Amino acid sequence: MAMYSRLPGSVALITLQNPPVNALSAAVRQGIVDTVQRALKDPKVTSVVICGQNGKFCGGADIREFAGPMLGPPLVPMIHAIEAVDKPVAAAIEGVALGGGLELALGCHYRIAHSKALLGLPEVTLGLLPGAGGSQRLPRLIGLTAALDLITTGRHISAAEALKLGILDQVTDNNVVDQAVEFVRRVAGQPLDSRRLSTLPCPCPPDVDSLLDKAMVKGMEKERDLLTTLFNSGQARALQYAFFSQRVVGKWSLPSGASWDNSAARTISKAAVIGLGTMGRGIVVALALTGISVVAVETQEKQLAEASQAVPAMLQREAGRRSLATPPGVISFSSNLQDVSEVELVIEAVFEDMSLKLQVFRHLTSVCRPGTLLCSNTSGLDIDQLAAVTQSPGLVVGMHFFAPAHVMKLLEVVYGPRSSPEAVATAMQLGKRMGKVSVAVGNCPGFVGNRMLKPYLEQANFLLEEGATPQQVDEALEEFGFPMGVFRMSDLSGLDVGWRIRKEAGLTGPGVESTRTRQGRRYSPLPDQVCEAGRLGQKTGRGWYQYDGPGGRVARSDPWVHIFLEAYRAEHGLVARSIAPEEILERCLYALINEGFNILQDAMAAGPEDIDAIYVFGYGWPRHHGGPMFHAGQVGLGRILERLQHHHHNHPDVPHLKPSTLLRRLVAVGSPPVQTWREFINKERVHS
Ligand code: 3H9
Repeated sequence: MAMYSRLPGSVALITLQNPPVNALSAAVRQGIVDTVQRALKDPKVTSVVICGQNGKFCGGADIREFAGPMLGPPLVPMIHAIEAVDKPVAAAIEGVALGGGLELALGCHYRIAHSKALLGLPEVTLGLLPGAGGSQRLPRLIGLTAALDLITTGRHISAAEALKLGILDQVTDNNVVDQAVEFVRRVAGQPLDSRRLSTLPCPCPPDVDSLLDKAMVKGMEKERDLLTTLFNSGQARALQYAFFSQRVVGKWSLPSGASWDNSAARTISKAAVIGLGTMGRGIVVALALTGISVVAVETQEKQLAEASQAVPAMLQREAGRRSLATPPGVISFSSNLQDVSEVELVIEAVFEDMSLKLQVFRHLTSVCRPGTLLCSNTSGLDIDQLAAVTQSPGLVVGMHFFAPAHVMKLLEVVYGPRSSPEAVATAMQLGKRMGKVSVAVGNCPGFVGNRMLKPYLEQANFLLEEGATPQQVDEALEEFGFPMGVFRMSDLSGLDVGWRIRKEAGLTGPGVESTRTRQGRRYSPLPDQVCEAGRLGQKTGRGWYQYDGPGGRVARSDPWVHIFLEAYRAEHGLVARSIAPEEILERCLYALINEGFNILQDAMAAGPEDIDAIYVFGYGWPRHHGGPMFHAGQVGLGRILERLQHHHHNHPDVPHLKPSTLLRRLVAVGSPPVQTWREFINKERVHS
């Protein structure tokens, strides 16, 4: 776990060995303690270099160990012991020095890095603080202001920035270990006191009073106390779970047995996007930023002219934001569908209308060369129906992007019953290349994200009927941590999107009776009536709120909405009651979570991590609550079941409140931790 070697001359080389990122597991820490001792005792050794194997210095403490009791030598005394060594110790940093990895390097007397290395203290993103001396040594090295920026943002910085800040002593384009060895040979014998960061005073700005100096003296103790508090906090557990769930979804598997490790992906270099509305434009930019040549097709001349102006500007802006000198991909615009005949993959992004999409797919299958992958950016339509009109149904998958597609991290890759493993693997890999968190999901109405959103929206509307205002509902959800409550979010996305879907489902529209029960279940016509009043959200300047004008962004309470709600309740004989924020959260969130359990039961998502990653990366679910399924585990499955039973009892005409069978089964077996549900579900499936 830490290999010791004596290099010719008098340098000892300690190599951390814990693939893939040389995390500081108990065994690695033990290895470091032992090898440092060995170097210290060997009279022939005058200096020491610590490096990591396989081009990575160290990714920090082993996050997997946080869930259990800490075994092996603790990190803090280990780093202190390195700092105290009386032979110069240098960290040779390649790849990454993050969290505990950088803290280890700060305990060394010198730091030499490769020019491509990344450094940082990302603990804050895991709900922790740099608790192995990082919060103390870094300010002493580079000053409070710069250190606070790195500690509070958790951002990764380049070697060049680290050199400028004073974290590094040297940056090289050559072999970093050779460079570090040469460096320590040169400095051997020089005094080390000024290199022991924990003993130095903190260079404070002149306006910081002496109190702060005193606080710094107590810093190491305070750091330990605070870290202990954080380690035991629910938020830290949730953030660490979110770190792993983001990685778990990359290891996708389908009910057929196909999975990431047994399915080959094709590497795409030429793609086409059909339809250049908001979504299509974002997808073109996302592909071009990945270095893919894109044929961007729009059959309506006016829309094409607008897009061919807007897309290059978007691309330039985004490339600038990502510090790319020139956007790597080439885009050609066309109004002719025939021009996609040479590409390897097509993403259809036309209006969300099945007959239009079918028409496009029929056309594509006749113009594309055999073997072309055909993908649809639908947000919930049936992929299988689209596949059925093509010559190769196995090559059809859904690629559900989220607006704006070049910014939002989530991609749902939707497989139908006939989608081939190769098609799924290719779409998943393409998503990864675009920097997305790609999640493989089954083909059902709304897929995973929008299917769960339906009961959530439905409850929000019912709460308005019963007496709440849009502000009260939004405030409860925003207090929970969503960046935007459900009504503010609906205004932003446009209220007509859901209205059109409800019309297509025969739930509203001419000839449909205006009752509060439709298709055998409770229905709220409120959102339809808001649309009928011409209020479509931000784009019309009015929706559930009022805005300064069409396109306005600042939501203000609208007296019209309050009068409208009162009139509605009076018409239907509803008596408004005061509704507590707890009930708002339970009704909205538990209905959404319940649908998540149904999705797992139907095998439309492979595991709870998939659902949680979708909600964190695509729907603004607060990361410090891990995701809806993780949250259910934290609240307690028994409690969720009891509250759903309670609300279903009060609203028997709302099927979404009826507790899912899977939830009942999990409670019956003692509410096991979320990390074990996948296995439980698979076992149940085998036995059923
Ligand atoms: C800390 O240090 C606390 C201390 O201050 C105080 C303690 C007292 N541990 O991301 P990838 C796994 S907190 C365990 O796909 P990349 C990861 O799960 C820590 N496992 O690769 C995945 O496993 P699998 C502060 C880790 O090349 C595999 O490695 N450090 C850890 O895209 C590959 O990961 C951080 O927050 C870890 N520390 O990115 C850094 N790191 O193959 C967290 C990774 O089974 N890590 N794994 O799915 C990262 O940001 C990225 O992994 C990194 C590499 C940039 C290093």
